[in-house]
Amino acid sequence: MKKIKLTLFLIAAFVLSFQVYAQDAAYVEANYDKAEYQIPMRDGIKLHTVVYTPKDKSQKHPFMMQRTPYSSGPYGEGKMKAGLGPSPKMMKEGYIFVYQDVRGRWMSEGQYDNMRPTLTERKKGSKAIDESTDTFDTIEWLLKNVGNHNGKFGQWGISYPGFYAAAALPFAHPALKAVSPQAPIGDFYFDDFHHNGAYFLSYWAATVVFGYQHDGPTDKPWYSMVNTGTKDAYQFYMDMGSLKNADKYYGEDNFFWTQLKENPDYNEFWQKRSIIPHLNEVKPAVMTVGGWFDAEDLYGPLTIYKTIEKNNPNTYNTLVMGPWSHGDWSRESGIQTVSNIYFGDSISTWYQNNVEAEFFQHFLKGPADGKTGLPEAYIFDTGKNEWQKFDTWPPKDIENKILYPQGNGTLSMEAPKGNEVSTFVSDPSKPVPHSPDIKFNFTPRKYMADDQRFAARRPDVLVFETDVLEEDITLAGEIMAKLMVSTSETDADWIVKLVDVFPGETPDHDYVQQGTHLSHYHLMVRSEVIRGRYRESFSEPKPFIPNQKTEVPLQLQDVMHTFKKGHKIQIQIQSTWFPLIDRNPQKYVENIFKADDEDFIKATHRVFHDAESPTAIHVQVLK
Ligand code: PG9
Repeated sequence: MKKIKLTLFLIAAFVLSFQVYAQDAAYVEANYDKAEYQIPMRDGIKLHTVVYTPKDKSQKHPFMMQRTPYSSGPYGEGKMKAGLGPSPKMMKEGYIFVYQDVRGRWMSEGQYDNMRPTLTERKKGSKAIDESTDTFDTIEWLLKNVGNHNGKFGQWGISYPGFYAAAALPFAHPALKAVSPQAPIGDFYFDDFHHNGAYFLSYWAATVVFGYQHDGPTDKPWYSMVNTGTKDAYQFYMDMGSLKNADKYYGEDNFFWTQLKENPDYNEFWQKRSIIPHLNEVKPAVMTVGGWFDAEDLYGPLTIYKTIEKNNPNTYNTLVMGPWSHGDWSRESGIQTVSNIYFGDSISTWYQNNVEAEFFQHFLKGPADGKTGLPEAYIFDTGKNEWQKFDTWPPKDIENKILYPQGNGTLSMEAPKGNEVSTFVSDPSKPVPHSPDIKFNFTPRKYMADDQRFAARRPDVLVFETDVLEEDITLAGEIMAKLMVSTSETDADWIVKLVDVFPGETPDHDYVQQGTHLSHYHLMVRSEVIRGRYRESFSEPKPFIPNQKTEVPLQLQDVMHTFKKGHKIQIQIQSTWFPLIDRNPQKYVENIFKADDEDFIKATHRVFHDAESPTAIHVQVLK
C-alpha cells in the first residue's frame, strides 16, 4: 500500500512539475523579450550574455544576473528559457534577467580556468582579468547598452555559479547591490574535489566537464562523459585500482585531471584558487545560502559567510541553512526529503517567497537600508524540523561540551579514566562503502543522510553511542574532533560520523525507500574525513611513525540538530569511505595519484581513550 501511495505521489509530483514548467515557459514567452550579446572584456575577449527584459516598460527594472559554466542557453532567436531567475515569484516581479557563459565556456571566448585565481589588486588601465573584472566589465557594458533599468544589479548562483557570485564581491562594481552565493564553492581543496586532502573519487567522472578547453564559442558540448559500462561505482573503482590506471580514460588534454594529479597537497595551485582570502572590503549586501545535507559544497557557504562576517563588520551579511541537499531550495516537489528523512512540505517555496525574494526586493527595488526584517541567520533544526532565527552564527547562547568515545563502545561527556584502546584492521582491498546503494552518480548526494547501520555492523568501523537520551539536546554550531590514534603503517585516512539513532518505535512516513525502516534508523547528521598525512599542515604532508600515538584534528562542518529524548547520539570512526574518497595505500608514498597497486596494504589502526590524552569530540550545545 505504501509503495502504491509513494508511486501515486511521484506521478502527481511529475505531472504537477510538468504543468508548472509549461506555465512558466508560457509566462516567459508572453512577458519577456530576449537578446544575446558578445560583451567585450577589458582584454578584448567577448563573453556571451543572454538578456531577458520585461515587456512591461511602465517601470524601470533592476538586473538579476547569473554567471555560469553550465551554459546560458538556449541560444538563438526565439528560443527562451522555460523559467527565469531564482524562483517563479521573482520571475513575475519584474527584473531584467542576465545569464552569462563565463570565460572559456560554451558561447564565450577565452580560456577556462577552474576557480580562476582572484587578482589581489586593480591597476588602472591594466588588462589583467579575473572573474571579478569580467563581472565588473559586464555590468558596466549592460548599464550602458540595455534600456529601462534602474541602475541596480543583483547576482545569484548555486554551486559553481555560486562561486561566480562570490567572486564578484572583491572590487565589486558600485551598481552591484545584492549578491546571494548559494552552495558556493569556496575552495576546491575543501569543497567538491577534496575534503581535507582526501581526493573525492566520487567526482572523478565530473572531471570531464571541467577538464577540456573548447576550440571556441560553441552551443554543443565539447566533451563526452566516460562510458564506465556499469552502474556499480564501487566495483568500477575497485577494478580501476590505483588512480594512475585512470589515465586510460583521460588523455593529457584533460588539463584539470592533470592538475588534480600533480597537486595532491594544498599548495599554491589550490591556495590561489580559493575565494576565501579575498572577501575583504565587501560592499554589496550578501545573503549566503546552503543545505545542511549538501554533499558538494558545505565548506563554501559556511566559510564564506563567516569570513565576510569577520572581515566586514559593517556589511549586510546573512546566512540561510536549510534541510536541503545540493540546490534543493531552487526546486519544489511539494515535499522536502533527503535520503529517507522527511523534513516537511514546500520548504523551498517558503524560502523562495519569504526570504530570497525579500532580500533582493529590499536592496534592488526597496529602501536598501538593511532593514529587511530577515534575521542574521535563518537556520533549520534538522532534528526538530523547524526554522530558528539567530543574531549570530554560530549562536552565542551555546555551551562548549565534549563527547568522549569510551573503550567499551559508549559515548559520554565523562572523560575516560582508564587506558583503553579501540583497534581495527583497515584493509584497502575491502574498503567501507560510503553508501549501501549501488549507483554511479555525477556527484555524491544521498549518502549525507543515509542510514549508517550497514557501516556500524562492519569490524572496521568503530561505534560509540550514548545511553538513550532522557531529554532533548541540540548541537548548534561547530564540531572539532581531536582524534588520538596510531597506525601500524605510515599513512591513514580518518573519517568521523555524527549519527542520530532513532528509537525502535519510530514510525515510517510515506517516503521511506523500499527495504528500510525508520525504526532504529542511524541518521548521519554530519561526516568528514581528513587524510592523516595532512594532520599538521595541508601543505606539508607527513608520514605517521608506526604505532606512535598521534593527534589528528578533524574539523567537521557545522550542524543545527536536536537529538530528541529517546534517541541516542552515536559517533562512528573509520579509515576508508569508498568510492566517495579514493583509497589511502596506508603505506606513505609521495603522491597517492601515482601509487602502485602493490603499495596498498592492510594496517592496524588504534583509537585511544586514555585519561591522559583521550580522543574527544568538541561540540557546541544550545543552552
Ligand atoms: N560544485 C558543483 C560541481 C563543481 C565541479 C564539478 C562537479 C560539481 C557544481 O557546480 O554543481
